[in-house]
Amino acid sequence: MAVYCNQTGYLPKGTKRAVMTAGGHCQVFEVANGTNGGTVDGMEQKGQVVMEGEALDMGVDAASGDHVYVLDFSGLEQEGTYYVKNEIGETSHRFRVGTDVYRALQKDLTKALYYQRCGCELTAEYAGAYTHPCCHMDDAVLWEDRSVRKEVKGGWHDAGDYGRYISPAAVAVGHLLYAYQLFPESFEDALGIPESGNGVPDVLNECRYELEWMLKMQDEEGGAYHKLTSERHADFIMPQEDKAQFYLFPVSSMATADYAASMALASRVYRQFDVQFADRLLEAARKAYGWLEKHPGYVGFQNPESCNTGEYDDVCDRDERLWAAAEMLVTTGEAKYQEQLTLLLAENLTKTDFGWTDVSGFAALAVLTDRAHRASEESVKNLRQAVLAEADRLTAVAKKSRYGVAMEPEDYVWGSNMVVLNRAMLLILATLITEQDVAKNTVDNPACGGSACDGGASDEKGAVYEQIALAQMDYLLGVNAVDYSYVTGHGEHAYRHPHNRPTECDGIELPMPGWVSGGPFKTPCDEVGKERIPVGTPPMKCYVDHAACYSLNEITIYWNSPAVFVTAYINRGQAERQIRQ
Ligand code: 9MR
Ligand code: ZN
Repeated sequence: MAVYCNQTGYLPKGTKRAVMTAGGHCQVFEVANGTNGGTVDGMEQKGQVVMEGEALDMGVDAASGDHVYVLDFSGLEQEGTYYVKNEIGETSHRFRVGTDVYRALQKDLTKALYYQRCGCELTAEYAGAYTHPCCHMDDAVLWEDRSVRKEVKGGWHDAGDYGRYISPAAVAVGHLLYAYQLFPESFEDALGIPESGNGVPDVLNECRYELEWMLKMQDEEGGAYHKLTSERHADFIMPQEDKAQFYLFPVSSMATADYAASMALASRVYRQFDVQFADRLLEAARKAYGWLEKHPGYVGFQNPESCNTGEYDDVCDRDERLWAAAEMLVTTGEAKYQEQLTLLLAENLTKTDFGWTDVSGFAALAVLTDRAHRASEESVKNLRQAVLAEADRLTAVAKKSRYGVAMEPEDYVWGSNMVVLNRAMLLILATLITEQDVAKNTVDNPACGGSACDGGASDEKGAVYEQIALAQMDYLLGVNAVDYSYVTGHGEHAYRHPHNRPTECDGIELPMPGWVSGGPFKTPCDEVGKERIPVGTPPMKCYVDHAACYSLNEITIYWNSPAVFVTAYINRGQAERQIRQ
């Protein structure tokens, strides 16, 4: 039996839920002060009870096998540090209630990407203890023609390995640029990276480091090399010690479409800061799109037999082409992209996912957030419907889960925390759509008095989507069956042993803060994971905080980036946002 809470904390006005497992006689719970003087007026004593409540018996949760009781203390609005205690004296970790609980988290999640920079020195001024000299400075060689060498320094290491891959890069940049585009007021220019203070928000400074590298990853024809890695993964050594030859692997249609899409998006976002850079990005996007037109069929990628670095293979490139058409349309307004978009929307694609295999949700983001209204009404309608239908489906899934997470037992795949976060993103998009509907109805029909004329139904729906989006963060930060906060450095019981080469060899006890773990995987495939997790373990419990567990506990750029999107939403201000109707 145990009590699980969001170890980072809760917003004063938000829903606040902890979870207790097993039970029987445990019907009541208490919330108590976690520190002396822990609340606003500073007089309280540690252990002093500030609230009592009754546990709600939710029955058995399918993904964890736990009998779950929900402890709801949403009424606790006073800022402070607390913990929850059940009838038999078991306590949760401590948490804060405050308007700023997600601020430091967003900052660390974003800053984490700086530690992945390749081809430059990480100095103490910005990296603190986590310094290292320049790494991976040598030219790469074309896999298919060893006589060709290319300078392709830069970019972020993808994950706990030192490879750099185009689709993951495009997707990570996509999450981050949309986070900035939708919630600019959540971003500052003071992350503590070399460009801080240059007048450009640091999330864009950091993404530019990746984009400059991506600009080098295109061949003469416009195709994007699928990846830049050594033939075999490096041993556990620091990046500057990895002297293996890096190769440019063949172009794939999936990488090229992701490339066109992310470059087109970036050219829009950076235009207000640097016109020349925006022009370079757009030119690269057009060239990549040209390649796609010349190669209308699927051009896949598979690792050559001798190679064991990331494969990022995908059996379908239609969703990538959909994303590319949508971004090109929104960036240029040219008719041919609308034609492509219309054709692709008629195909049977999901339109709601933001992962590296299925990027179709980015098309919805592009079209629905476009203030210039470049896509046709029909495309808007198509994407809106897909987003709202998926949000309703996820709402039902989250309600079925006793932990409030929008995951079915079978959704605990490799990198399940990305699935959780991508679903939170989708629910946020649905919230924005619904809010916009409410605002519009109110303007059109002032008689309805400040809420939509459907008797408040869309008002309520938006609130439900938002609440479920936030519940996904509760899950990530500790309301889960293993009691871990899956973000390093955030929470009393945050995981500490990410599968990350520098973390394992830098001799520093704690990992860099702000890294999202891949999380539980129902069929772990690394040796330690297989050994420690008996077959038949419920999916939500298939997790071990061990550095050798690459299939359970790795970090990647594209598992952090959706968390930046979600926290930027939570930290947003009152800025005006327009979503297409
Ligand atoms: O994140 C990827 C996951 O979705 C796949 O199931 C898995 C196996 O193909 O690969 C993961 O990506 C890894 C990549 O291949 C290499 N760098 C580390 C990535 C995270 O584990
Ligand atoms: Zn490097």
